[in-house]
Amino acid sequence: MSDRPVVLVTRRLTDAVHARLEKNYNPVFNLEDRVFDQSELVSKCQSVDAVIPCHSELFSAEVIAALPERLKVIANHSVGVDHVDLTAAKEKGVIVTNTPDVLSDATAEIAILCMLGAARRASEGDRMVREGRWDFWSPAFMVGVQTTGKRLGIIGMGRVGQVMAMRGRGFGMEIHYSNRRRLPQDLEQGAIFHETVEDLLPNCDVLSLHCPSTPETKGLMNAERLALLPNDAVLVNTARGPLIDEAALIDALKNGGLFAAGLDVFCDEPGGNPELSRLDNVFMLPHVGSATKDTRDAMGFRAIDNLDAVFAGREPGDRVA
Ligand code: 8YV
Repeated sequence: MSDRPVVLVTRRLTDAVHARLEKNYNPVFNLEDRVFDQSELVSKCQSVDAVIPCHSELFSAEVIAALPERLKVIANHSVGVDHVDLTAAKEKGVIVTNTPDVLSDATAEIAILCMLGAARRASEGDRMVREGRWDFWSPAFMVGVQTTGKRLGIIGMGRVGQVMAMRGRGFGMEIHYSNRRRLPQDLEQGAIFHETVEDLLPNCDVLSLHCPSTPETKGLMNAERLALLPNDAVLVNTARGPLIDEAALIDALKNGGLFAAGLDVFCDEPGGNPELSRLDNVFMLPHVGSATKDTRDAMGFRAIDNLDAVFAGREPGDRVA
């Protein structure tokens, strides 16, 4: 028991994941599921060989500098790694891994939900019925935009973007995309590549964001780029909040620059943006893209696979630093 690596698990994971950790490691769980502040995170890390964090734990350069020599690996329970300073981790020799692939289906499901919720005015309709305000009906009532057969634009044609494209094709949508590199034909599946985001935007009836959050993509959808979308377009974001300039989005939603937005992620999390909450043409969810039992099991197992590799002296499959 005592020679097993000690692993800090910062948040409550699924029972199956906890059970697998208990088999081969000495896990330190956070069963209350409290979010650690920076100093608590540093102090909890002092007596462990590895940590499994979520995107809710910020491993800044300062936190990484304060990690003990014994801590070998940050095995994230997330595909996004914008909460970890990868340069600082590399410099300190701490291995960092993530959990790609296993959450692509769940996240694309939520992107489709956000697309339909925004296009068909789901928040507005739900609130009206729920609050007893539904006292009228007419063919001109609650008319939304149809997505079937329309153009779906995707920024970031990685794993989630490709599944989103597949789901969009199920709605007969024509797929347009922009990506750092053009995909090979077998992955592209007829999707139309645009060299620049500016070229892509006028071709989107729905635009769905699936790129990572980096200093380069911060504010990717700013006022200028939002203005290049058709006025009846729907914007979907299930990736990371900072990809959108929220003030510019609010402006576009209020002034007819966009039909609606479907958002699962926000600049401020948890919490969201009260100004967005006041708008009827926003469909919102509280960052639940990967929140299914199947996916949470798979994410936890994938993080443990990465730990297993590191402690067996092998290269982990999902190393990002
Ligand atoms: C998670 C995510 O909700 O994987 C990511 O990057 O944002 C989400 O899947 C979260 O980090 C779960 O640990």
